[in-house]
Amino acid sequence: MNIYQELLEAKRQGYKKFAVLVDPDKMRLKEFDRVLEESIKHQVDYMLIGGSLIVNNMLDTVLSSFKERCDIPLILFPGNSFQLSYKADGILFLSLISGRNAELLIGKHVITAPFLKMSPLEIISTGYMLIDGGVATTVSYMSNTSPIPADKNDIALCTAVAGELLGLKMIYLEAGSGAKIPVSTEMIKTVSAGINIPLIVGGGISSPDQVRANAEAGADLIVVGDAIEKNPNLIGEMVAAVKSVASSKISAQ
Ligand code: 1GP
Repeated sequence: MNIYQELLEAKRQGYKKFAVLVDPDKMRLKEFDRVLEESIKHQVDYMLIGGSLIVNNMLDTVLSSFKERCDIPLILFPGNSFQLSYKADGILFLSLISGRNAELLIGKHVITAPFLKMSPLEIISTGYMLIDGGVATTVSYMSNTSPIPADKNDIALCTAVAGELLGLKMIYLEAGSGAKIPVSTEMIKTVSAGINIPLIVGGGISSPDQVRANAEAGADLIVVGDAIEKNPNLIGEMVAAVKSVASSKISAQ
């Protein structure tokens, strides 16, 4: 089963998934090891690999080293068109649908299309939506777009529905790495109730309780990077939080 089919099947059955985000710019090799060990031990569902810049040319090294040591699917989460590698399993082909920057809606996609068409990567088109996280984030600055205000659930909903109607396969609600205020559970509830495709949520999530609340609100895949970089021991508790939501749903049926 490919990554997307697996996500659809999990959504159908009420299982939630958890991904660790690794930014090759931010970590040293020793820290990668620790995050990887914990991810393997606690059976993290996916590793997302990417960052806004990637200035240190570590992408291929990180991917190869992960590939050698685990079979967790590796998904590229590219901050720009240079962050491409055949060494991953899949890629979130992101269109920044909350913004009005044509380059990030379709321009970069035209440039990378020939590479991706020939690649063995599983390509998962994803409507990427920046939500105001209470602090100016790298992604907002780099993309030259303003985020959707945190309390405008209706705008988020209409944007996500438009993305689904355009044929995008997933929606990603993103408060930005290290956001002060993560995406609210109200917004997650509103958006997840309005779409049928998997919903990813990330940005500023720092505790297992927040992970659980997001899963209960309707997130299908929860992404955590910053908090795990600071404390890889959180991985086990966060995975348990995600799994507890699925099992409580199933035992309630
Ligand atoms: C960022 O959504 C991801 O693109 C994860 O954010 O690093 O704040 O966990 P954090």
